Amino acid sequence: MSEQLLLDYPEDGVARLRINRPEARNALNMAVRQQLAAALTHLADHPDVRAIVLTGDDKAFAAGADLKELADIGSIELMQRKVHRLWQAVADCPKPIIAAVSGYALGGGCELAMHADIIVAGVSARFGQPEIKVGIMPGAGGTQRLLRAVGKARAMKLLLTGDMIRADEALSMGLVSEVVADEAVEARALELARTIAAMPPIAVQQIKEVVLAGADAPLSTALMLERKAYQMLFASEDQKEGMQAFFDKRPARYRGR
Ligand code: CO8
Repeated sequence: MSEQLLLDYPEDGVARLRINRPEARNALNMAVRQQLAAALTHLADHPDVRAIVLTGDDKAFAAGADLKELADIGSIELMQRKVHRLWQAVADCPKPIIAAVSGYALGGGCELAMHADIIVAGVSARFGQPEIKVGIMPGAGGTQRLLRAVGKARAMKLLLTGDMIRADEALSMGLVSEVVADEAVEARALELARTIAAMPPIAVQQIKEVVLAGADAPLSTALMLERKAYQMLFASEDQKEGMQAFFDKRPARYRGR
């Protein structure tokens, strides 16, 4: 990884990605987005990684697309960048992603956080889609993921005013999973990652896949997806191990088989 996106493995089964452009409030330039897509594609196939923490720094998770790269661009060049493929790599990651958000998560930064499966926010975190204020609109799923997360009335207000909201408001809207003290954000995200990394990985990935695919399918189709995945898990060694460990009154040892 370059210095703009740092990757390390702080605990067994857990990878941590840190956006590292403090001088630009972690604005997502093309280099960071390309590296993020490459890193998540790599981690998706990494046999020892079961959960991923995605974070920034104290001041910003990410303050959106890098406006210096957008100010003078034309539509055709923008189209030819095919940035949607980079976002698709984030969306396609089959392993749980936990966003640890301190400071600003704005524009593309809020959209990136919404690609995560769980969002842990510090009390001082701020969320928003301010694109309207610079003459554009969200382009990385913000209109649709925000709508699905918080409902039309609240999504419209955020999208059309560009106003920022506090972490406690984001929590009450259902945009984030948890709000903790600022200094505890990353530790809490790692704790959740550790907990999930100890779960049976095939079940973890099936849950993620069914929740996301089912959210946009008719209920009958979504329930069928759930049923098939549920039935499939009974072919795993981890299902036998999990239930035997319960009867033996001992911790289960899951191997992802
Ligand atoms: N792009 C480029 N540089 C930025 C960005 C950004 N988005 N945000 C901050 N910076 C830079 C500033 O220019 C400044 O640089 P310099 O020191 O050289 O002047 C430095 O970071 C620090 O910024 P501030 O002095 O403004 O810091 P503050 O703490 O006072 O304010 C804010 C922080 C509130 C985050 C403020 O910087 C701000 O409002 N930033 C812009 C936020 C914004 O409009 N984001 C939306 C961008 S558009 C977008 O995301 C479209 C998404 C569509 C597709 C997704 C692609 C990823």
